[in-house]
Amino acid sequence: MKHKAGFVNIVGNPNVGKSTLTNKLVGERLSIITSKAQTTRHRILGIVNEENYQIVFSDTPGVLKPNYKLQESMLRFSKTALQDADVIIYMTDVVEKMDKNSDFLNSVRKTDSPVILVINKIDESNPEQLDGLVSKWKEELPKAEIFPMSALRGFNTDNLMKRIKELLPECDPYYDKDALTDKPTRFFVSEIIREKILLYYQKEIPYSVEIEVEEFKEGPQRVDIRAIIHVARDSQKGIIIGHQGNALKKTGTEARKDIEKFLDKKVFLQLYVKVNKDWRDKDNSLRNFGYEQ
Ligand code: GDP
Ligand code: K
Ligand code: MG
Repeated sequence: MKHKAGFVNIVGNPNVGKSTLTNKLVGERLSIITSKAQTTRHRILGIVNEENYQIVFSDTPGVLKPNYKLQESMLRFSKTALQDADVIIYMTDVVEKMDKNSDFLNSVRKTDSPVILVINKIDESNPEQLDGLVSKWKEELPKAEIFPMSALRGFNTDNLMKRIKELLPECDPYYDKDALTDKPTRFFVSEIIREKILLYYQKEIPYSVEIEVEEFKEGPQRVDIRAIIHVARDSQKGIIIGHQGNALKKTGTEARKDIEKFLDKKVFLQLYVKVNKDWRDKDNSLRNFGYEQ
């Protein structure tokens, strides 16, 4: 059998379950998941390697109307994902309202790549509601194959994987056959810290934060990590630290536990907070943080 390889790009609105599905298909916790929109900021590759296959999944930020430069960059990640796909997975769920005329949906209609429409979270639905949704989507995306799914429970994900393999073109691998992702370990460390901030802080705080892993020293017994939490305003610094430093301590402890699981090693984690005024609108800050400009 000839080798097959290709890019499978997962796109859709915020919170429909794109990162949950990516992690399920890749079998690793590469993308952070929370109930908040804009949890995913980058395009994250997760690579599945088998003897005759290399499937390069990419998880993307949700499609949104940009209010600042960071969000413009996030939207670009999602738009590019429509252009370089061998298979597009357009994801929706049983709760989101369909916006028939969205620019993004129009671009999905125009693409030449095969489109799979995943209707996620069917664990929160019933058969009648689902039938109705399937018919509506058949009208909107007549060429798409439809897969009702629960990414969280793993329902129908195996069938999706089977279909993806059929659709992949014959091709040599794009990456090393033992590669899991294109991002460095530091990136995942910073994402784990950001996940805790999304979970423990309210309102605009998570959206004003960027994590920079300043030092990552791997010893025989332990990994020493020093990370900076950049905030956009002075007032946010105090909130991150919290009364007697308790909020930051909790963030650090919970992040460390997950980083230890991810690295399978003991970790010593130090967190600092720095004010980096309005970094979300500054080209040079965004570039330093790895957002293409
Ligand atoms: P993304 O923004 O599209 O990447 O969505 P996430 O993967 O971050 O998931 C958003 C929220 O939906 C999280 O709270 C997930 O636990 C939840 N979620 C994802 N898939 C399912 C599913 O199949 N069923 C249910 N009930 N919840 C799900
Ligand atoms: K989310
Ligand atoms: Mg996501």
